[in-house]
Amino acid sequence: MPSLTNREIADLFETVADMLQIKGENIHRVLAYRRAGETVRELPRDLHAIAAEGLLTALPNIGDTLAEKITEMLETGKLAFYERLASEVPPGVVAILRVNGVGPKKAQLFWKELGITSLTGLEEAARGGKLRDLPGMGEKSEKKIIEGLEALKRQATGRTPIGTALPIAESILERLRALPGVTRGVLAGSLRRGRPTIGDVDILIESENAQPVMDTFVTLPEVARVLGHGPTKSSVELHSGLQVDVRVLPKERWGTAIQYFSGSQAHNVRLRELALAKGYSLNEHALSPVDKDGKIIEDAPKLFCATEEEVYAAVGLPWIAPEMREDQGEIEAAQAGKLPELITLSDIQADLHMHTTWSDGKLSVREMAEEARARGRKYIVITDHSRSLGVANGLSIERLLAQQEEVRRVDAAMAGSIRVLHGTEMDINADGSLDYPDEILAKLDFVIASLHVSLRQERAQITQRLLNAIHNPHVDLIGHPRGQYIPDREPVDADMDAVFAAAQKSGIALEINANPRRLDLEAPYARRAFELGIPLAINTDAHAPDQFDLLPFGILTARRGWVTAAAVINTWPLERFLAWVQSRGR
Ligand code: DGT
Ligand code: CA
Ligand code: CA
Ligand code: ZN
Repeated sequence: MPSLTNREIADLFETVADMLQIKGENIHRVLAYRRAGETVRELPRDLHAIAAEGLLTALPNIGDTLAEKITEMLETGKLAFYERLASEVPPGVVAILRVNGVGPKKAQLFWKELGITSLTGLEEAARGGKLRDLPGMGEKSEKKIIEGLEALKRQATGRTPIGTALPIAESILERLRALPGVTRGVLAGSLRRGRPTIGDVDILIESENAQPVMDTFVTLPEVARVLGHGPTKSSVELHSGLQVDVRVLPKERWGTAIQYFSGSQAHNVRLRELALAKGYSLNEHALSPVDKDGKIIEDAPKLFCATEEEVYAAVGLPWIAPEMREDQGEIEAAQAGKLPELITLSDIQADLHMHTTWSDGKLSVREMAEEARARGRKYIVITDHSRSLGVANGLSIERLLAQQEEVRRVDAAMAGSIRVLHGTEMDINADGSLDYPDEILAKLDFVIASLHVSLRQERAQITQRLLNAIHNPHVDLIGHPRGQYIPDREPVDADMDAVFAAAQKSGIALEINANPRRLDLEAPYARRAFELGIPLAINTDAHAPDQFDLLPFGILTARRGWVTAAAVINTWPLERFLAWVQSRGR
């Protein structure tokens, strides 16, 4: 018979209290369950033993009714009252209470007004600006909820998505760089390498005078706790929970330090071996000559490196881009003189994936085109959602064709400064069908096909959906192919070998979605696709103008995947891009 532990019974009582409170029940009743939960949680003895002695009602806060409920749980492993409540208040609504800034009243409000019954639903609503207009809410409380969600995720994984960590790190870096005596400051560690999630932020500051940097850093307004405050190194925890380390060093030793603290650890281990083979011990301070047993020769002059290039040169290598420093073959490539020339932000000519007010975007076609032009894009494709994606106001065929007229007008009006093309981000439906017929796709300049629904289908089915899209010659690009959402939504369970083989054969392009919550394809897959000669596209999928600025995250991801500009179709000049689309058989 399933029997419950004290802790499980305490949890159930507390959940019941939450549910009653969300339902708006009498506060005394709510508190009775909450106190009972606390009593049980703190009991020094097993409830079974107390029940056997008939002493349940002798416990503080436990009367006849609650004693009966405890007996029921001990005997059946269940609580019928809880199950009745759970059929009224979805468990996901209770889960929302774990978010800092959300109490039972708000949970009820979000549930009743917006139908929010999960953390994911809450996040989507908060990020979509849908909470602020509810009674008792505002932009500030909406922002607080987003922060609460971030903190909760960090508790779960211990890591922060790069899209959250980078702006925080840059803002701190900027203030430290402005201090007197500071000649340089950079982000090191996993942020510099562009990892999708960040354990902690590492900042290096070049200055002859460390004290003011340290003192300013530990007293920044966002600091919650000082974990360490030394003469040249300090660590803090921010209110958001993110940890930040700052180190200050002089110019002469900058190279070894930045190399060391950029990592990865695996890459550094390889570098140290190479140094040892050349007779040096390498650490963050210097290259120190060693004897044949590997012992540092104390009186021999050390080699200091002011630049990273000098460190790599000392171990016989050309400089290696930080994004590649994962010991994934980059040392061997460097030794063989075969390091790729990685794509850079300035190679990007176009953005092939964005949304407007026609579906779930914030700006009109014209406004998006102007924002893209202001950021130097030479051409863009307007790709709103297709008809089946009701939640995103997907376009019926009629609306799609009407939109085409608007896009043509905007294109004509902006001629000479930016080309505005018309496309779609078409759903690959759950049954594997594509959301528009071929004759409609044939009218579009560019077609993206993406998975948005039924992402948890089993492998054969979800793979087949991707293959269906890849096999359609009207489809030019698979958008965010793996459907992940960092850090909490796992990618689809597709057979990526089959997907890549089909893509290679059909000549279709695959997306590296630059949104830091997606980064999809992720670097290892981008690298594999690149090696197979599959064209790639790095797009922002912008739903609002500021999202155009997420492009660097896509570039970092591509660079982590060893991708060069030539393989990325939106680095191509317009004519070449159009010729490629033409050759795709429409
Ligand atoms: P993270 O913070 O988990 O996202 O990843 P990282 O790479 O930023 O790691 P972190 O902050 O622990 O250390 C920054 C860099 O310092 C790391 O990439 C390499 C270097 N490092 C730190 N500890 C060690 C170590 O014990 N051995 C070696 N070889 N390098 C280390
Ligand atoms: Ca770090
Ligand atoms: Ca660190
Ligand atoms: Zn999209």
